[in-house]
Amino acid sequence: MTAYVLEDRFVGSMLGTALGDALGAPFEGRARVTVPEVENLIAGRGQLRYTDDTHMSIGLAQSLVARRGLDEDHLAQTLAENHGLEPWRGYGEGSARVFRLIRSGVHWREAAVQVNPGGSYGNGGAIRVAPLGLFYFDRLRELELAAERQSAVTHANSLGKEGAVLQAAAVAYALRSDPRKPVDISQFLGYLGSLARSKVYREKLRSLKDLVEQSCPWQSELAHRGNQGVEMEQEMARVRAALGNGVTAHDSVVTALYFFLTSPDAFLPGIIRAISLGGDTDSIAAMTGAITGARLGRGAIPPELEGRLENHSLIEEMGTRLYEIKAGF
Ligand code: RVK
Ligand code: MG
Ligand code: MG
Repeated sequence: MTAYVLEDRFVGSMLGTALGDALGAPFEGRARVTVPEVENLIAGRGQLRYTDDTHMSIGLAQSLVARRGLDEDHLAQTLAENHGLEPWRGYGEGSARVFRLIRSGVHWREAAVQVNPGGSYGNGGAIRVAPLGLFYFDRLRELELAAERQSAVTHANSLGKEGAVLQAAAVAYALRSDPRKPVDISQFLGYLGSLARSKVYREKLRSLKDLVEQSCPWQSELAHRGNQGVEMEQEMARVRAALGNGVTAHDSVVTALYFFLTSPDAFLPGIIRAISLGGDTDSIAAMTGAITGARLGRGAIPPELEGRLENHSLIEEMGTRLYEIKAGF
């Protein structure tokens, strides 16, 4: 893998998170969304504004860059300060409370369990984890531990941490994959399966395998018109029922993996289909975009969408800075 390509893919994953988030945000919480609704947003000209998902990813990237690796105390301060500057980004209620406690002087370890006894299993630890998946992509054992540790700063529940590990691993796998060859689905599922500890994730990964096999005709294709629309609605109903589309980590992380695996070779189809599922649209699309962006790189992202993305220079810069540290600059 040439150096240039790797940098392109670091930036692609950062942008993928932000564009999935910003395209999904207007539809968050809707029961279902039609593909033309998302296409209209894409065809528009307005600014694409991101939410907490991207804001926390930027914070994690900033902290990884500043500390040249994971430092939980620094990360906690960075995330809490960023939240204090832009608390209107649509943060999850629990995360917002954790950040307020940290800013008031409570240690993050205490704050994370004060808000939810046993810790949160919201998807907050997973939606922000892409920069860490990039940073540790060549050290998979460290990646697993670091993904868990960065989650614990706000999401200490084992289900929240496990979601973060799976999402970080998916980003790293996508970054290591050869985009000229098809994704080796059984290898991908074997790797992720080896990281899943709890019953709920193990079962969902098994359902994921079945669903991906059933969805073969859809691969890389955005089929939504005529009879295909009915079939797509049936497909979405199956995904909602088996994998979920909610704000908890175990109801959204494996769902994002589904949209990556069924649309791995183009940037937008997975994001559009993830949004059409409804529910936690910004977060599921952000996680899908992070993985697809790591595989395909910035070159696969329509430049006009990048141009419409709020603060896109900062987001691109975070990808470049992470890459430069890895490359030893
Ligand atoms: C608004 C009971 C628990 C729980 C526990 C549930 C943004 C709660 C992003 C909680 C994402 C929700 C989302 C979210 C990210 C978690 N017992 N219920 N131990 N742990 N929950 O508050 O950052 O959209 O219903 O920690 O993970 O776009 O409200 O926040 O969609 O999960 O928020 O968990 O949220 P939080 P978060
Ligand atoms: Mg959000
Ligand atoms: Mg969300």
